Amino acid sequence: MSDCLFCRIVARQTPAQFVYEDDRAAAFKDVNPQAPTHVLIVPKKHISSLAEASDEDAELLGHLQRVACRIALEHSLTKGFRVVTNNGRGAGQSVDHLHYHLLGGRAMTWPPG
Ligand code: DGP
Repeated sequence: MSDCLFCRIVARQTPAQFVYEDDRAAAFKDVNPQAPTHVLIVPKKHISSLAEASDEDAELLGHLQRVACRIALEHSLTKGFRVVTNNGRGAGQSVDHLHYHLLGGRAMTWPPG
């Protein structure tokens, strides 16, 4: 989608610091990091949010989480890491292209704010 920020990043029309890419997924550093490691993992396919994913996307959703684990290992997040997606404005979603936040490198608290 040409009016989607993350589609434009995936298409390399908007710059970002990529840390991973394959045929189905891409990952790049969050522009406003909330932890020493803060990476966004996105599907290349435009899905506006987790709630908009279909049963057909189930394998893709699993793949995104496997990618998150792989990046966590590569960043040596041995003390722990968090993978989270915000679904909807009320949960803090500001970009309408499904993305998982991978956060690590500092202690995490629970519940998140
Ligand atoms: P969320 O609020 O859950 O929809 O997360 C959106 C994230 O996207 C937020 O943490 C900031 C990040 N972000 C917004 N614009 C850009 C951008 O242009 N480049 C990058 N790399 N990240 C962005």
